[in-house]
Amino acid sequence: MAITDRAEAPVAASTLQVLAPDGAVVPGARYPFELSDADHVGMLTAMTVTRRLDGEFVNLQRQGQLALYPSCLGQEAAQVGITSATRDNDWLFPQYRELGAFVVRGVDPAGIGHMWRGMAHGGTGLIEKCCAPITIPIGTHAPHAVGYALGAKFDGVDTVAVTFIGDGATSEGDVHEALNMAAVFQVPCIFVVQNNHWAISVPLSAQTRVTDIASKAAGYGMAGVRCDGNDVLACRVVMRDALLRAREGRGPTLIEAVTYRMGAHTTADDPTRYRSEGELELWRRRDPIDRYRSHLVAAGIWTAQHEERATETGERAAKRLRDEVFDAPMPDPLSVFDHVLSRRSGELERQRRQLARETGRDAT
Ligand SMILES: Cc1ncc(C[n+]2csc(CCOP(=O)(O)OP(=O)(O)O)c2C)c(N)n1
Ligand SMILES: [Mg+2]
Repeated sequence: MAITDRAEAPVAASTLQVLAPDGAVVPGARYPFELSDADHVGMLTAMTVTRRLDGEFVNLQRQGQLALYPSCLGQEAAQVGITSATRDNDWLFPQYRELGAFVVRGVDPAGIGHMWRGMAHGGTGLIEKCCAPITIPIGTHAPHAVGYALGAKFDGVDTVAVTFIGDGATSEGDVHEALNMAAVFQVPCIFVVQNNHWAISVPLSAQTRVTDIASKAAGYGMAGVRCDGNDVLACRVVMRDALLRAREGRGPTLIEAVTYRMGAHTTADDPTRYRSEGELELWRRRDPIDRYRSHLVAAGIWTAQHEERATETGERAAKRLRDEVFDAPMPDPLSVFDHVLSRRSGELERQRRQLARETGRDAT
């Protein structure tokens, strides 16, 4: 059978945009007029703090204080726009790159730092903010989100599950099963695909035959929408629609936020080996923070004082992370077994005793 050329692949769905890269409102855009000035200031502050903290995480890893860190540089609009539309009791099921979502929820950066240092499994301070632990295995958290949403539907609880997945994650069986189950049972679950164009060194064009991920929603019988992921207002608008649909019992939504990972995949990666400087430069000119700031300054909403305050808040968050993580004592290795199951199985007990023996500890 002949394989069709990529150019013949289904046409991309239109991409919803509110702000052009220069910050001007796109003619005919669905502007979110319901947002107050304080809402706007809060969102740009969260994006600014995210960027500052993200840089601190990278620095700490470079100084040998963290095992690994996946930067969200360039994806702040998608994460802040989506999360700021949620209620505090809507549950987030992140992949591993969603620092912006945690900043919006007010998660203590120290808890996230402890996790990337290898001190705390899954991080601390997340559950309290209705955030599930991050997941390194790609896509395995999508069925968790659907399970939560199904439970909420059975119990009649007014809450929505939001799962963040990457473009690469859409190739996983777990994500397929989650999408299908969510549609079949019409659960209040929103799948947010941050299409940052890369799955480590594999480009989007080598991951899927379609040019837009949102069109996959039709195959599951659910709503699909594509938005400019570097446009925080576009992300906010599509998320508002999706949340309303979920709360009204009209089922799940697949949102594709088209963005770009400007940093390395993780601190263990060197992107210069597989992507061009020209591509990066193109996306630098679409920087989500510059775009939103230009818009808010022109609208008279964001002043030099706001910029100063946001910078200070970012510095404080970075200092808190640094103070709590730098040279922090490592926990007892035996604690690795403490939270695997509610009661330790025989096999876990055997492994625990073995580790105790090998490290000269008391297993009791
Ligand atoms: C099940 C599984 N397979 C492979 C990997 C290795 N891996 C780590 S990140 C990654 C790429 C994921 O890309 P994407 O979903 O687009 O997310 P992004 O890193 O771009 O945010 C892969 C394949 C993994 N962690 N888990
Ligand atoms: Mg990706």
